[in-house]
Amino acid sequence: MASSTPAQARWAAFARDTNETKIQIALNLDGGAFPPETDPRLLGGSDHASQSSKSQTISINTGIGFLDHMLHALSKHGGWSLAIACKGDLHIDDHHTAEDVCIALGSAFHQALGIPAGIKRFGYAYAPLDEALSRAVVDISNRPHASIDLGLKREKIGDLSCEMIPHCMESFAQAARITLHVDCLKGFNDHHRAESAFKALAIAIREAISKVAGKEGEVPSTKGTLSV
Ligand SMILES: [Mn+2]
Repeated sequence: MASSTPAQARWAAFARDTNETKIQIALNLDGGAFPPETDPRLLGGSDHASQSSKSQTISINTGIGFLDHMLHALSKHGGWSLAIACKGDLHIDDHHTAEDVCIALGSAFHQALGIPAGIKRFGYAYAPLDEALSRAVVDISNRPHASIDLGLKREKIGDLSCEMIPHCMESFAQAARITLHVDCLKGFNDHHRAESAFKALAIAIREAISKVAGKEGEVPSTKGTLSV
């Protein structure tokens, strides 16, 4: 063991299999590489929403194009590397796939973050997309709660039901054990409204989990713990 421990990687990779969905996921909250235990099926290949840059690898294929697009935006603007593959029961509808992918992402987030020490804990952001504007406020609280109001009017965007979009954020918050308040404040176009919400969420989370110099190892709570 080196005396000066390098910053611990904030990453997770696992599979989540049920009768309804089979999911493989890998997440690195700081961008860069995926954990060694990452399913090789997640690495390489062409996906519906994929992008590789110097600092981030993103590859998302849930079987629902608009969900891929939203999770791509979330990971890109969150600064994450994220790979997800899902084979779900889309012959029924989009519900189990969208819900389970977001549960898996929330679990990966919770696992990757570990004990929330040395981070800001709170984060908020506004993000526009043309005429649409959304606000997200995040508390890395270990108290799962989501208040989501996106005011979407269409029945679906692409193959994702609009009713599933706030439910995706709720499922993520539950599994990630965080508090989320996300509101779309204005906008005419539902694609823009949803996408601005995911972008605001990404930027707010990025802020909340950012490390605070000089507070290494300190848990940002008057209770002294965010674990119980
Ligand atoms: Mn778009």
